Amino acid sequence: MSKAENIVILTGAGISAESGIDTFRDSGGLWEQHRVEDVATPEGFARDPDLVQRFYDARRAAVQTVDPNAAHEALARLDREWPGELLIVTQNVDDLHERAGAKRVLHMHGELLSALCARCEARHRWNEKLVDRPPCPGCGETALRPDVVWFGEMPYEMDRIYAALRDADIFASIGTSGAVYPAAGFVRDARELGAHTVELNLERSGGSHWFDEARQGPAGQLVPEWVDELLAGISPDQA
Ligand code: BV8
Repeated sequence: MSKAENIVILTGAGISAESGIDTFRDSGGLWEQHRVEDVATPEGFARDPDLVQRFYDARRAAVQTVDPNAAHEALARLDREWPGELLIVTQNVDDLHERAGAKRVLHMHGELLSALCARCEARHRWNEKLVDRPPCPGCGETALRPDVVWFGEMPYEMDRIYAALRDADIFASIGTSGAVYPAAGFVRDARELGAHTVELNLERSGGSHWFDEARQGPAGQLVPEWVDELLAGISPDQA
């Protein structure tokens, strides 16, 4: 490796599955218990705000009772030790990457532990319920909603993501079904821009055929192995 290469990693619900957080589309997953359009769209929120607030209140409470797993810890180690650029773009709204110690994390679909004020657009760290309509710490209005990106809403920091994909030498996709855009299209962008692409997932996803390399298995096993390979490939002068 002549220069320290740049890595972009996309993660999805599958990386948190072994921590005990439900995925969306596996059997028994979140979307089986709720219709997406009822709990993850602005229209659903307008129709029944209490249902949506309770859906996210339950997930915000649950995420505070689970721990990062070996996959999160391996990515945090890569973040610490990789000499080149590195960005973890996560579709997940949990904070397990950060709690494992990763620093370069971008939540493109928002975060459970943040509240967004629909009135003044301020975002506040939040670990309590929202269903009781607490006032916004900024403007005092009872207009706080979950700070997550619903279907039809613009994901956060798309410019920063596309800039990172332009510079990427390696693009990895971990624990995602490739069902939702624009995240599901990143592998094609990375490929066209010359990156080596790898998928680490429990089973082949809808987009596996776009990857140079697709490995199947639990993230808790595949991710530490992959990180060990990457870090073993660093020549001493780059460490
Ligand atoms: C947007 C946050 C404009 C909230 C989420 C028609 C064609 C193309 C696109 C569209 C279309 N119609 C509408 C659209 C756009 C739409 C979309 O893509 N719809 C889909 C349904 C077709 N997208 C949007 O609206 C987005 N906004 O497009 O804005 C725009 C356009 C261009 C550029 C910029 C802006 C906003 C979408 C965001 C929705 N919010 N979540 C919350 O979390 O509640 S979506 C949610 O589901 C996740 O965030 C994630 O993004 C998505 C997919 O979930 P996954 O993470 O992949 O989880 P899933 O359960 O599906 O899969 C788990 C995987 O893990 C499986 O493969 C499984 O095998 C694997 N696994 C399980 N266990 C393990 C494992 N792997 C490893 N180890 C294990 N142990």
